[in-house]
Amino acid sequence: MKEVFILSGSNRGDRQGFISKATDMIEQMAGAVVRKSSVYETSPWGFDDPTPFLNQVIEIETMLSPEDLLEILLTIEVKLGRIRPFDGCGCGIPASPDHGTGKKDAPAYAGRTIDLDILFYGQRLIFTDKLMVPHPRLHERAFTLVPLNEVVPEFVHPLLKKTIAMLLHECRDQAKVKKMDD
Ligand code: PH2
Ligand code: MG
Ligand code: MG
Repeated sequence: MKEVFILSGSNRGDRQGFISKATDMIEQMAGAVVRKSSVYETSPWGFDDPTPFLNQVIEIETMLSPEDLLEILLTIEVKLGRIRPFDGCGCGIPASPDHGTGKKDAPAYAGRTIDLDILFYGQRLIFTDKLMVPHPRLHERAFTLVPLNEVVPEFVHPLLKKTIAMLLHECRDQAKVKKMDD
């Protein structure tokens, strides 16, 4: 069984409710949740938004392939009301990345009820049009490294060949990551 880690994030509506519901749905549809980090409140990274995120890392045991796991996670995101800005009507057909405004500086990120990202699928390296694992920006982000470090500080990043503890130590991201009460 592989060590599969998922990051949940929410900065819209009942953030804790969405994260808990997503965890339950992952357990029902993908496999047992074996470890969970604390929930952290984190400043939005990479875009301006007044509402902070809640983020949590979970580890699951799954029989699903990475591609099938991704499909399940996207299904859960849609069920929990996620609307992607590139898909304004929620129909699943991507519109243009500028939201039809013609502006070249349209935001790359937007607030969301729930975001479920595969961080690691064991030591597997996956680079396809649909899926990049390990998550290509995880080592740049305190909101990912802090909860990961809580559950698996000794896990070795299969590409960077460094432990999570080392990556966190080297990470220059200064954004606030605050542990919430259990
Ligand atoms: N997700 C992003 C972009 N920025 N910032 C925080 N704090 N937490 C997130 O989960 C997050 C983000 C893209 O998915
Ligand atoms: Mg994400
Ligand atoms: Mg995502």
